[in-house]
Amino acid sequence: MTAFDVRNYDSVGSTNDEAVRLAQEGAPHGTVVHADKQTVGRGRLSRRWSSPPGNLYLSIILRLNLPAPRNVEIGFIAALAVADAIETMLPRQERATLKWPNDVLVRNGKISGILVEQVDDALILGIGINVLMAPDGVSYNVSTIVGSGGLATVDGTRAALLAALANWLDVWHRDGFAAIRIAWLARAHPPGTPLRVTMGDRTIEGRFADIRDDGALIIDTDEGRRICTAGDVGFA
Ligand code: BT5
Repeated sequence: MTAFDVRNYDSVGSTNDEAVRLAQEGAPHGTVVHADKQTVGRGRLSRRWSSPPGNLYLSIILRLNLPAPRNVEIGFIAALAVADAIETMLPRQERATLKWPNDVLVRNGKISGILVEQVDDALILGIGINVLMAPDGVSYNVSTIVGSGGLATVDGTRAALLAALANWLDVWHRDGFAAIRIAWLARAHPPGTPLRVTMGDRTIEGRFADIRDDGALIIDTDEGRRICTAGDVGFA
């Protein structure tokens, strides 16, 4: 079972950057950087992550000795943990669903962001969860736990997340990515769901088929089967 050592900050640029710094100083597996707000929270591809006080922003140092191609597995583990944690705080009729690669949706709105980065031989797992504050000016639907009828505090969300993450890391150590893949598929869009995948300036439309055993997305298009290893997915 991973033991977490949480370090609290009032404000940082990005918790991932602070975790990179601590990892380079040798901070151990399970070190957690938690900030009340971020001034330059990051998404993938240098996008911004809106980070006012009232939501959860943390980054976890993981020392797992994984070969780099398997780093993607951590994003799926994190998405399952976020979904479990959020569901402990939502009304029973609200579910957290998953969208490839690492999106967690409630009421079809993005409620969390996950960013996995490598520094030397450590991974930095950055997770943001919207507890109270929905960001302005985002081009798609977003959700918060409280706005979805949930009862939550930031520290309570952190505790639920770390407990769920420890559990899914255990499952992964014991049963491998095969078990993570099956659990992820059970909470994701069903096969046949129309998806639009954007990779840079290229867009593919098709129907969700499956997730490969390395985490890649398989979609069926009118021109045949396509494999995506990176990109943004929307419902078409
Ligand atoms: C992500 O990127 O979803 C990963 C975000 C990771 C954030 C965490 S917070 C703790 C740690 N420290 C960091 O600096 N980062 C991590 P991506 O899939 O690229 O989505 C980014 C897009 O989400 C933006 O371009 C906006 O459209 C939208 N967005 C920004 N803030 C949001 C928010 N609070 N809730 C929902 N959507 C948001």
